[in-house]
Amino acid sequence: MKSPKNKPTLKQLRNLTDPPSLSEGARQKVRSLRKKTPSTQELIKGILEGNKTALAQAITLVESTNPDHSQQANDIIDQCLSHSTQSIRIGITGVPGVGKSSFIESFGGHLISLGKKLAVLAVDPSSSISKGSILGDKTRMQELVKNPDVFIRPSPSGTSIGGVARKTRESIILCEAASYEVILIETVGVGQSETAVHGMVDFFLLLQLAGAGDELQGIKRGIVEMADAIVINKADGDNIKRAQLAKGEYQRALHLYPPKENGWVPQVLDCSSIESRGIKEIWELLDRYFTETRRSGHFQENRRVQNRYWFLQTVEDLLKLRFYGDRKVQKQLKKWEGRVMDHEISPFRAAAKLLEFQQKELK
Ligand SMILES: Nc1nc2c(ncn2[C@@H]2O[C@H](COP(=O)(O)OP(=O)(O)O)[C@@H](O)[C@H]2O)c(=O)[nH]1
Ligand SMILES: [Mg+2]
Repeated sequence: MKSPKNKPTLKQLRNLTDPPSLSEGARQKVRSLRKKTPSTQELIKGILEGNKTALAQAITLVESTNPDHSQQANDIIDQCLSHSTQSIRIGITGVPGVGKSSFIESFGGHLISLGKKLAVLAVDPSSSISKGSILGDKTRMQELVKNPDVFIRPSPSGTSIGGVARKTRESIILCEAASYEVILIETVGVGQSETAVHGMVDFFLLLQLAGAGDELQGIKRGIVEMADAIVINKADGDNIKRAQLAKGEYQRALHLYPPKENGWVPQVLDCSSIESRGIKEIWELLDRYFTETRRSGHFQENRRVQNRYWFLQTVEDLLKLRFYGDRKVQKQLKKWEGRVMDHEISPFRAAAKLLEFQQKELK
């Protein structure tokens, strides 16, 4: 046993853990690095040349909450917009553990072998809390991470899924301007995020496991309805038979849904991301979808409708932000809230009064 004499004193412990203070030289270095943030024009030029660093820096501006950065980001996006027509955007959803990251590694590898440039963005509000999935993603996308033709960006941390989704949408535009042809957007299939992601992709792919019901997997019915294809992952080893059965079940279930507006009939496939089996067939299906919808014009029309949706959505967000952010409105809101709760005034009249107040404030 150690004698208590050998125990370090509290002071000694403190000395050990005190961080070394930053020297003046180091401080200057940090300052000069900060100053080096490139100008808007430099960033645009870099992005259009396919420079990954410029792209990453621009996305950081998009994700920033600093109003100056937002302004700069908007300028960059405006100039990048016209470069986004040749890309395809694919949403990949499914519960944690279904194998999204592994699928992207395998599917992405196939796309690379076809000579395509690939960007992977994640919309996963949970990852900003637990960091766990980012760590998992890095290890599961080992080959993609190393590839010079691949750009991978983990989720922006954000308080609301709406905020995260908007930032992802803007990041898509930047990736496309940097001539990434295929954009994969990974999202967890349990919350609101897939509705938002569905509104920004051309194709929505749902990954499922065999032998677990939708309820068990935490998948909401609406998500199955949104899917353009369902892929049963982990169809390998002992699981192959069950995967085949699940495929049949989903095929029958999908017949119960009304046909899609663009005439596409959602398909069910199976694959093994680990063994890279069935991956080629999934790409062939998607390729057929893009060829058909581009030919019919539904592809372009869908993007137009999505643009309108994001415009209206953003107007709504900004109005709310401005309205609830106004201190005077906040005070009035509290006042009317109390009166509504005490049955002194109807909720409708109180709401009208509050809006009247704000209108007068604006004048
Ligand atoms: N057997 C098998 N395991 C897989 C397959 N795809 C993923 N996994 C495993 O499932 C776990 C979760 O995978 P991950 O890609 O991180 O799932 P995510 O949370 O949906 O991104 C990991 O342990 C993977 O190795 C597959 O096709 N077959
Ligand atoms: Mg993952």
